[in-house]
Amino acid sequence: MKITNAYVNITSPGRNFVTLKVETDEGIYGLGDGTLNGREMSVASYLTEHVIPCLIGRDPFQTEDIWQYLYRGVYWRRGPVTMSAIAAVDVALWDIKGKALNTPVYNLLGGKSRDGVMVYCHAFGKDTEAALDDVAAHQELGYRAIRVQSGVAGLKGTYGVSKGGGRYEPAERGLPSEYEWATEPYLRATPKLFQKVRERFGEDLHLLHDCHHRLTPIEAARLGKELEPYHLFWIEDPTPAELQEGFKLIREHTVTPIAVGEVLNSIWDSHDLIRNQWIDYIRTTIVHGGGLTALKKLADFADLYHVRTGCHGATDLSPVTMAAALHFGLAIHNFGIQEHMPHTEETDAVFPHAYMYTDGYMHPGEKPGLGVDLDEALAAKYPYHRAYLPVNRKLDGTLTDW
Ligand code: GCO
Ligand code: MG
Repeated sequence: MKITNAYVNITSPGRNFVTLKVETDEGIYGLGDGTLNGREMSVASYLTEHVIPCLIGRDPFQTEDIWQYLYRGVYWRRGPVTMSAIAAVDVALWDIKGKALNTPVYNLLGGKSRDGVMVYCHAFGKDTEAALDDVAAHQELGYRAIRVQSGVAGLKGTYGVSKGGGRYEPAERGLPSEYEWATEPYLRATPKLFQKVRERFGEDLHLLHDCHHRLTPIEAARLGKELEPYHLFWIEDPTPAELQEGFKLIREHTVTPIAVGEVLNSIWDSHDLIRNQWIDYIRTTIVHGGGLTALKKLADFADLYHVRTGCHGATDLSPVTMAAALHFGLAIHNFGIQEHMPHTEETDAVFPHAYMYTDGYMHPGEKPGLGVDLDEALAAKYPYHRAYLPVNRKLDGTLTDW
């Protein structure tokens, strides 16, 4: 089999998605996601200008060699743009392999290790009461694991809480909006929030919380310690992860489990975090981490150190990534949990898919390959719009992590 053609599709059914379609001489095609929220066009041009010309004529079954060619072979390594472009190719090739062998991708990754993939959803509210009501609504939908975020009194808007009444979407059309941030009120409010959640919902529900890179290690250590009575499944991104050894300090002070990695792109970004057992869950995603080929190696490395996966699954990862993540989560041994933030109806219509949700679990379905398609005629009705993630400033105007 030979790759005969490949092209990038950009569509915006409510939010932007970059999809790579790879075609072969046997009529089989594969899809890969290359969406990088707020920087979509850089991946699209990386693929179109630099990667696609090198793919034509290659054997799509050579996922390892093509991965190495695109990573090692270009001299310049890592980074979100490069790794998302490599992921788009890699995932499209696994899709082709599955279709050609007439089997779902999970069978190529080790076969089923479990019956379904436990997912966590997002509950949020502008204050504690609203957040608790949203937890109740999500529990009704069958979720067994719920991330809880609440607005902080005195701050206009915070991460994870939608501004209007609708779903939470971090990227917005127009120029970046600005949020404000103060650590102290957040640190005081968050343990109280989880105390209330446990009082109302008991011990059975898995509870998660995303700090979104906003704390210093010692502040994160304080939060982890104060959350201990409420037995969280994890705190996520407690501090920016560029300084991997920052997690040592958090670890030394708290037994609250730690998850990190949605902005990491390679095994080297979490090498120290994992081998020192400073974290419990690695959140690197298939799309931003170089595809299934790279994620399988990362998961196998993490397995040696009792670190499990908890892959990023926000709506800026397209249904193609969601499908790939579910095949991956069904197959690998050290799966932990998968994030699930449902896409809009418009997005689901543009990307018809076989994966499904039932009672807190998801399943990739039994279609050959990934089991997800792209309706290009419908996609064309939703042209690309530039959108940005917000930026964040402390109350005195200092730019800080969003
Ligand atoms: C999460 C993430 C997202 C990111 C978003 C950025 O845990 O789901 O933190 O909400 O902010 O994916 O594009
Ligand atoms: Mg996050």
